[in-house]
Amino acid sequence: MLNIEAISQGSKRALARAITWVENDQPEAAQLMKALHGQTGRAFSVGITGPPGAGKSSLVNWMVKLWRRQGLRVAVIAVDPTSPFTGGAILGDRIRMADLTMDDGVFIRSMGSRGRLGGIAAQTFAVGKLMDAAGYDIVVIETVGVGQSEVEIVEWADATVLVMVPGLGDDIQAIKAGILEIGDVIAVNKADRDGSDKLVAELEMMLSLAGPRDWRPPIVKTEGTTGAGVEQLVAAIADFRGYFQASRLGEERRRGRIRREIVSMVGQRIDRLLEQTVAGLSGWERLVDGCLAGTDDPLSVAERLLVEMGIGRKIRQPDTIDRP
Ligand SMILES: Nc1nc2c(ncn2[C@@H]2O[C@H](COP(=O)(O)OP(=O)(O)OP(=O)(O)O)[C@@H](O)[C@H]2O)c(=O)[nH]1
Ligand SMILES: [Mg+2]
Repeated sequence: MLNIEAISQGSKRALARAITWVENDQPEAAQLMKALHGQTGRAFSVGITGPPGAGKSSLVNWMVKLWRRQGLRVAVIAVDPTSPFTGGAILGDRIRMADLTMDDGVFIRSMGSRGRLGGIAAQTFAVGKLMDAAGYDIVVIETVGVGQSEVEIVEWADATVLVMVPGLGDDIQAIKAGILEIGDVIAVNKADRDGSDKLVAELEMMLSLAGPRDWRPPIVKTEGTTGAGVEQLVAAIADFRGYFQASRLGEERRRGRIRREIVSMVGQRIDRLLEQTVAGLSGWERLVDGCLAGTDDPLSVAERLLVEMGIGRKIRQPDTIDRP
């Protein structure tokens, strides 16, 4: 049973169920995603990334409250949170937390990042699309961002907020260098700590060295514990949204995403087909034996497998491509 109506009418239960379908890669998910696509594209998605414990969740809690005050509906995906989403000052403040999760205009969902079919990034994006179709104005994706796959997640968002903190030592250098690629807005959180002005200065310098660009990521000092600076952070995101919509960037990012979406789905299906083909092969180990003994070779086996999968003949050999 498809529950498109219920989802687009904002039923949290229907949305939660649909997300579970997507997470488990159930057949209903594919049908639903096809049917819902036409109702997506309205939400603005914001990826929040940064080192573990930087205060991402604390900031998101405050941001959600401000967006709600502006009358916006907000959905949050917390990918593989190492600490509960409801961190920071709000943790323990049960009444205010209850406000947030019982608010009809707020939807929060955690997702594990391990063992996901088709990659966490694509799946997170699919969940974001469901939230978009459900009428949420803002979709926040929080991810611990240091590794490649985490940074990849934010490539699926319209805007990325990079959360930095003072005093993380040298391993932060790599992330600092990365800000030029991933941060549309930069929050220097834990501004109550020593070194935050120095970090802001360092980041400003790195941005200046990169030369003039159409959009220079603003750097905002914040405190996840008190909410200080979060208003400016939300305003900076709104500014970026304005730029995103008025410039070519918005269309470029969204087109890039559709390309990635298509490619990742084809990849998923080919992976699955390969698994099925190998599983259905009675002589798989014999093929491996042949390679071991040197009477066969892995490339030839691979080519025969592709034929078996029904796509072998369609893949052009490298030597037939790009011939003048
Ligand atoms: N001193 C100080 N502590 C903060 C600030 N913001 C957050 N914290 C604390 O830092 C810790 C981590 O906060 P979280 O919001 O859970 O951080 P996170 O980045 O979401 O953490 P992960 O999702 O586990 O990577 C908590 O104990 C917060 O109370 C801040 O501005 N100043
Ligand atoms: Mg967190």
